[in-house]
Parts: sequence; C-alpha cells; structure tokens
Amino acid sequence: MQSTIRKKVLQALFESDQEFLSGQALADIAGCSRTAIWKHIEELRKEGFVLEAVRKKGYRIIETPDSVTESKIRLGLQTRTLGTMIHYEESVLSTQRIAHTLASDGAEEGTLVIADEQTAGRGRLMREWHSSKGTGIWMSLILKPHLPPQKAPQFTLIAAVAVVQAIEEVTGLHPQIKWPNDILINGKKVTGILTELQAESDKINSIIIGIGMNVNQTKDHFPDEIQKIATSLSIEEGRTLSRSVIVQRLLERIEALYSLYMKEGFTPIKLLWESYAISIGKKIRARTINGTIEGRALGITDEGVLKIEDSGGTIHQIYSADIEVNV
Ligand code: BT5
Repeated sequence: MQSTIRKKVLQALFESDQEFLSGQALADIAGCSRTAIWKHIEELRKEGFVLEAVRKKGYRIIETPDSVTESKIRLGLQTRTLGTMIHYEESVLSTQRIAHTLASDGAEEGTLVIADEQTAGRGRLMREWHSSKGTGIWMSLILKPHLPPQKAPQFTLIAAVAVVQAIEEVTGLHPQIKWPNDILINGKKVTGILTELQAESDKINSIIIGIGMNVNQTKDHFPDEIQKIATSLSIEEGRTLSRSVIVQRLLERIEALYSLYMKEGFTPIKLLWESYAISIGKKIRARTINGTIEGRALGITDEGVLKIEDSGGTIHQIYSADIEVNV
C-alpha cells in the first residue's frame, strides 16, 4: 500500500504535462516536505517512470512505463471499492496464492493482487497458466459477498462478461465467451478465469477471482504447446496496448456488474453473458470429471449451470467441464 502522497505527486505531474513543477510546488500540493518529494520521485523512477529533474525548475514526466504497478493502476481508476487496496509484485509464483493468504488474514473487499510475472501461474485442476514477464495481466481480486457458497460459480460468468466489455472498450475487438471460463478471439484463448473460494458451509468468506489476460505477447512468447490455441490482444489488434488502462476498465466493469448482480440477481448477467457466448445452440463435447457428454448446448440456467441436450433428448446440467465446440 503506497501513500496518498505518491498519488498526489503523480497526479500533479501528469496534470502539468510538459511544464516543470518545482519540488516546493509538489511539496505544497502533497502536503509534505521537499525531502519526502525527492524520495517519492526516486521510488517512481524505480517503477520505470522517466522523470526529468532540472535545477531551479523542478520535475516533469518524460515517459510512463507500461507497468501494472500500484501508481499506474491508481491513476485514472474510477471505482469506489475495487482496487482501493492494490498489492503489486514484480514476480510471484501465483497471484492466487497471495490473494488466498491476504483473504485469510482479513483483506478488505476489492483488494487486488497483481504481478508483472508469475512463475507458477495455474489454471483449473492445477493446470499450468503461462504468464510471461511484462506482457500480460496476471491478477487476483478478492470479493466478499454475503451469499451462500453455491453462488460462487456465477462469479466466473460475471468476470467473463466484464473481461469482454473491457476488451471491447479498449480495443476494436469482439471477444466471445466459451463456457465457463475462456475468453476467445477468433477461436483462440486470450483470457482465462479461475474462481476460488474461502467459505463455510452456509456462507462465503472470500471469493478470489483470478484473471489471466494475454495483452502484449507476440507468438514467440507462448510455449510451443499453446501456440495454436493462445492469442494476445496485440496479436489480434496489431498494436501494443497499455496494461494498466485495461486493468482500470476491467475493475470498473467488474464493479458495475457485481453491484447489478447484488441488486437484481443473476438474470441481467445471464442475458449479457448469453449475448457474448460462443457455444449456445451449437454441438459441443463436455469433458467432466465424471465422463464425457456430447450434445447441443441449450444455454445456462439461472444459476449459471450449462444445459446440454444429448441425442436421446436427455438434458444434462454441467457444473464444471472443458468444452469443445462444433464437434
Ligand atoms: C484457466 O484455466 O483458463 C484459468 C487461468 C487463470 C490464470 C490467472 S492469472 C492470475 C491468477 N493467478 C493464477 O495462478 N491463476 C490466475 P484452464 O481452463 O484450466 O486453462 C488452462 C489451459 O489454458 C492450459 O492447460 C493451457 O492449455 C492453456 N493456457 C495456459 N497458459 C495460457 C495462456 N497464457 N494463454 C492461453 N492459454 C493458456
């Protein structure tokens, strides 16, 4: 957690744009000493901001990094509760693990854990999630809804809708959702979601929503085994994108959908989700831990459970599976 002084310093430097701001002016704005300002400037440099300092004139910003540090995310973030606590690390095993620890230690709702790199990122069933340095968004968000644990899977669908909306807002791309947790662009996976739970038998303590989004990778960033199935926003859009801006839009979308859900229930989310879903009406194969089911995807229930009608007309409810579309 960084001080509000840093935020004020950064805001003032951005607002003054190319004009120099003196150390004294910054100290007045931030309500601290000039020595404190100097320390914060040094910290910002360590984060990758390029700041010019000229004697008798002061400071100005030359370059901002494409980083996902707390300062970068905070500046321009328009949320009320999500991201009020931001825990950034350069390299971690998995942001999920940190979020679990923070959640057990009583972290507040909206706490965000984000890293520039994960060395042991994971998907469902402990599968590997490839998270190369400086290229993607590797984040875990802690929510604390007053709900029974059965509602938790719906949060994967809330997050999926938010991911699609945020990508649409920042790029010209139109991603689709493959139930339950894959976001695809042109049939390739750009984002995966992993929703985990800390709960008692009748109530959720914390939901930890892990989101892994490929942003600025080129094809070579992906290991051979996923080159054919994975893509990034920059591969699809043909330009590099600001990761921090995407995180901001994503948190704003999750906040809006979460509040809609808590007020009106799952129905409005379901409608949005279905409008982005790839599999509805199509022939699909669902591999579950209890076996494989083939049939036509009918849609999702009000609880977010997938319904498949097999060739004999039996309707199956699928709670968790890997899906292949158009088999
Ligand atoms: C997922 O699992 O899609 C959930 C991924 C969640 C990752 C986030 S990152 C932040 C947080 N911290 C973590 O440690 N995890 C979360 P699943 O549906 O099981 O898909 C995993 C499969 O996706 C792998 O077996 C690969 O085939 C493929 N895959 C791995 N890395 C990928 C990548 N970067 N892009 C696209 N596909 C990938």
